[in-house]
Amino acid sequence: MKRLTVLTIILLLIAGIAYAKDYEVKKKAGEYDVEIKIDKNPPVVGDNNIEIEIKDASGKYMTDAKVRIEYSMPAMPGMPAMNYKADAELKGYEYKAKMNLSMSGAWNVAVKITRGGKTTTVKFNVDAH
Ligand SMILES: [Cu+2]
Repeated sequence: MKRLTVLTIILLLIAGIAYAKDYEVKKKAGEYDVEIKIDKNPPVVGDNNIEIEIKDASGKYMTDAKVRIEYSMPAMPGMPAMNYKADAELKGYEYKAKMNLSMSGAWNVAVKITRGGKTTTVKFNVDAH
């Protein structure tokens, strides 16, 4: 029995590592379910690929929105505030963009989803290493 427990723990650890490969954010925004994945975990200084999946209230992928990413770092001693924007491009059912984080530290990220003249924003923070 003990051996089985150890094996189970090892398997769970492996599954955990595999799962933690991407930096993931899942949020409900208005009527949408938004899933955001960043290919670096933790996000890095430099290029990070970001993928966004949006599902409507019925669970269907939404592919007719305009998606833009805005990321910023507030001013700090010796550094003015930094603000960047990137338009995401639809590939299949995922919106993809590149986010270039120019320095390490905490960044505010806002994913802006515009559809039918209405914009819904999903906000989260990343700590770039
Ligand atoms: Cu800074």
